[in-house]
Amino acid sequence: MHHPLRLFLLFIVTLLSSDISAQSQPSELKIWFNHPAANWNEALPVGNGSLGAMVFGNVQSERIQLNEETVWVGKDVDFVNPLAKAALPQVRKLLFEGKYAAAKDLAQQSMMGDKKVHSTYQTLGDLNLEFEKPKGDVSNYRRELDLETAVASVSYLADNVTFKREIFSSAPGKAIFLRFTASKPGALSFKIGLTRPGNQAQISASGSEIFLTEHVGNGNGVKLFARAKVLHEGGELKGIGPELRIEKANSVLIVLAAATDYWGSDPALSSAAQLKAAIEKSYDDQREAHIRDYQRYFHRVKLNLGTSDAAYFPTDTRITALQNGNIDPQLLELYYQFGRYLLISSSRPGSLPANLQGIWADGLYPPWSADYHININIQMNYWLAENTNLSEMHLPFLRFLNALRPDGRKTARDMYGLPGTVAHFTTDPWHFTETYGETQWAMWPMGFAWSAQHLWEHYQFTGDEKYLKELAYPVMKEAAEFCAEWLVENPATGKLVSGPSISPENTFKTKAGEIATMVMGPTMDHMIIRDLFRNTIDAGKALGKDAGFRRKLESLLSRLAPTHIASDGRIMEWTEEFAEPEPGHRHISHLFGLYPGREISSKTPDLMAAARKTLNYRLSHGGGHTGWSRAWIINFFARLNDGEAAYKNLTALLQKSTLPNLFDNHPPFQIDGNFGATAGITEMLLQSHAGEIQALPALPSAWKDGFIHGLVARGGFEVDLDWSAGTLTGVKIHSKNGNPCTLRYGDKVINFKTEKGKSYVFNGSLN
Ligand code: FUC
Repeated sequence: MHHPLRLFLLFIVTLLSSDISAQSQPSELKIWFNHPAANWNEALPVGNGSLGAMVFGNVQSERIQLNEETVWVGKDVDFVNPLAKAALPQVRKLLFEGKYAAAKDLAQQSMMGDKKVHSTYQTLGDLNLEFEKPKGDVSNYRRELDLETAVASVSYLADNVTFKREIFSSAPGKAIFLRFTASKPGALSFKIGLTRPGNQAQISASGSEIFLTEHVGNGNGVKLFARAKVLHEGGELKGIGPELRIEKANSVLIVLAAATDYWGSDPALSSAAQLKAAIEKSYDDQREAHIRDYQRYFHRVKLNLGTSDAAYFPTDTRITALQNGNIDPQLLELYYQFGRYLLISSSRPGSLPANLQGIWADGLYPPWSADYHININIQMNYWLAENTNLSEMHLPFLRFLNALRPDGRKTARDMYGLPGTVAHFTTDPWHFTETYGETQWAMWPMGFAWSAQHLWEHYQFTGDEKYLKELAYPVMKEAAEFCAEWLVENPATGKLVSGPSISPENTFKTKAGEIATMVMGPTMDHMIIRDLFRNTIDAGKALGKDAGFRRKLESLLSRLAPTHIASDGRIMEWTEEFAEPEPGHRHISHLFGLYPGREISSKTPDLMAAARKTLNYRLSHGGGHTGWSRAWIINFFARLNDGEAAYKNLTALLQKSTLPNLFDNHPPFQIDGNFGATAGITEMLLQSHAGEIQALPALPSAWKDGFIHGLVARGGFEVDLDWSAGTLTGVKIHSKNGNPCTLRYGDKVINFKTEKGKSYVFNGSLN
């Protein structure tokens, strides 16, 4: 429904606060503002997978906050608690006996490691530009991020001169390019400097370059070297101490490169080589190469959910209007494509995976160290990778899992005396897999097993057998080897259970009234292990390998504790029906089997009904209050084929957990919700986890007419869907691998053979 009065009022407010010419075009795929960023959450992110910047756009004092993905404090350390192996049987025994408090004390003392070296991601620093104060008023101000080109820009009119800044971070150019132009010759005069918080960096200028170098974390992290080169047309460039000053130029180009010693090379040399290569081409050539490279990925998916007049307004106004109940389908489209933009910009092949903030983090102490939490967060970062046609961007995470193996093997051996590979709730670029901190979040050895799902998913979508054989299967197998030996028989039920472990990071109340977290057999662990074993069996079969090991996994599967429905009809989170101190808890771990797993599906109607109850109960107790939790809920409802509930939660995510620059708000900013929600919207429109491609499984009534083109389904199919008046009108399936295809829309199902490289077109009745 439209709210004409509200929109009209918005128009008035917007017209009063800015110049009309700045918004005479509908915004399309642009995040834009008619004012500079008042804080970091209003700044605009650009990135090339490793080098990122946040653009504030102040007229007089421009701040470009910089990141490089390897700017980390920390180092490779081992910290398994030497008492762990001996304590393991004792902790298990205490838990089986229901002695939760004693088990916790013992695990806290003897199983948690002492991580002596704190690791954290950090900002690289700031590029600061000081312009002269305009004599008159500034008008026509516009700051935007164009998702079509991955170029951010700032423009304004001051003293009868139109000034323009353009900023992008280029993957082929391996640098950040900032270009300044003015409509009048000689109008550009400003000071250029680099800074880094903490005042430990050495900053100097020489010729046309500024250098910033630091051994970060007071020597406890990487060695960083950043350099900015200033090229100008007209005017004069001068050095003033560690800064440069440009006087009366016609145009200015700043090229910024940065490197650390994380990958093993000398950062002074590698940043110099990057910069040298970056300035060999003209700005126009670099810009064109950047856009071409970016669009190769970005243009694969087109979404249209309809339009409204709201699209004429700046992004922050639209968010406020949405919070007030305005309907803005194009804002959802923008948010969707922003998720894809963020993945392309923070996770390129050869880079580290996107961390809790992608690559964009301010200051020296980002929340949760902006690390790699693997009890939901980093997995969620990659939920959109395959189905939104960004399979290559998945690779950093998949390679990272492979890199965790050696440490994970050591941890399995030293901490538990077991074979295979294990990791716990979080890790860092030095791949630690031991655990530390409070048992409430730390006593959870499923981080690697869950992540291994991604290895299989990449194969399901791509059918790349070489990858399956060389990378995915060996890693999956090691994850399964650990789990196979980790499971123990519950003496009360005879079933195999995982433990000591937790249902991430939730608590329960014991009969004695204590608040506890650790049990033998949290539901999520078994869902993860079931998923891992099935995937490993399927992968082994596809490769014709390890028949004996497959038989072993099959036999373990038959003995693994099943998912139970509690007396009130919800999925049981633990092996007993405990009271819940926090019934709206943000983690909804025991629905792993619904999403991202596939244990709960239309083939298990009882579990589907129980999952819905579980979800509604969480929501009615305040669930979904963190951005990522809300994003997960969208995916759950999509899998329950409930488009209305998915839409309601998507709207709630934008209303309650979205910052003005469209970054997800935990709070504070955490990128998983952006990625998870893009995955969720995809899941509303296309699913392929249940052995068939399902078109529009959860289309909400709000999206009457629209299309989505270029999604990817398991089996290697590219799918275009068109609908009108809430009904499917056309499907195009492009077969990438020549697999047979099963296509469903509602109750109608068709099967057909495909040929590699051919497309198949159907109408809304699948004829
Ligand atoms: C998990 C969550 C928190 C937060 C942290 C980074 O532990 O429980 O909400 O997202 O990761």
